[in-house]
Amino acid sequence: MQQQQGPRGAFILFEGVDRCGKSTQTSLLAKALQSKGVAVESWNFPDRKNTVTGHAINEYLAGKQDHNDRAIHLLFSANRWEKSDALLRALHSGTSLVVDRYAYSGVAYSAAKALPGMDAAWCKAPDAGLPAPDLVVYLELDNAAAAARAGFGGERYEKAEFQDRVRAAFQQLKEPSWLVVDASQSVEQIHEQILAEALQVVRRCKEGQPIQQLWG
Ligand code: FDM
Ligand code: MG
Repeated sequence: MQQQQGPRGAFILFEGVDRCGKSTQTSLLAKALQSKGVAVESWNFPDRKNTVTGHAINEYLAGKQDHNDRAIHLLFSANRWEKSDALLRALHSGTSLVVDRYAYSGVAYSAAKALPGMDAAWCKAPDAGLPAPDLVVYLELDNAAAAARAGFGGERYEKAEFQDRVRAAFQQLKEPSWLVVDASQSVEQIHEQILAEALQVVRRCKEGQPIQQLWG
């Protein structure tokens, strides 16, 4: 899609390991922005429903179907590409998007498998050129705080040992521009920090800050 100038919505992304509070915080932020008159939608990746790839990804995560590790990595990336035109359309129409997971999860979960030939550089390649988020909020939980949280669900990656490796992979991906929030604080404390930053980003995007591309 052609790059457009002018006012637009903001792309605000939440990343982090399972159980870090992403779902709670994405929905709180979307509601708060809405109550301040910002047009906003909540999205999440993988999109398991409205995509060609979503069904296969869902079966894989549920443990009903195995896949080659490179192939499933590429399906997760394709799932983002499938949605990328709609994502740009939404932003250019002035709608802000609060998004639960994106390409950073893609790299962190695949790189955490530590398979030969599937290093972070390999994992990043298929997502290069996707619309980049305007703000990445990383909800940070250390190993001990994560272990103290209530149990995981039964999905493929929801095991403490694997989550520790995902966390280490996220540490490698972290960029200076990320808003890193200590996820062991109260829900309200976390929300306040994120809302303040999100409002500034929404304002900059309204002023026409251009959309960047991953991993530019
Ligand atoms: N996940 C998510 C990946 O492995 N790659 C990706 O590109 C994305 C977006 O899928 F375990 C993993 C992360 C997590 C699962 O489920 C998504 P929830 O419901 O967001 O935790
Ligand atoms: Mg999960």
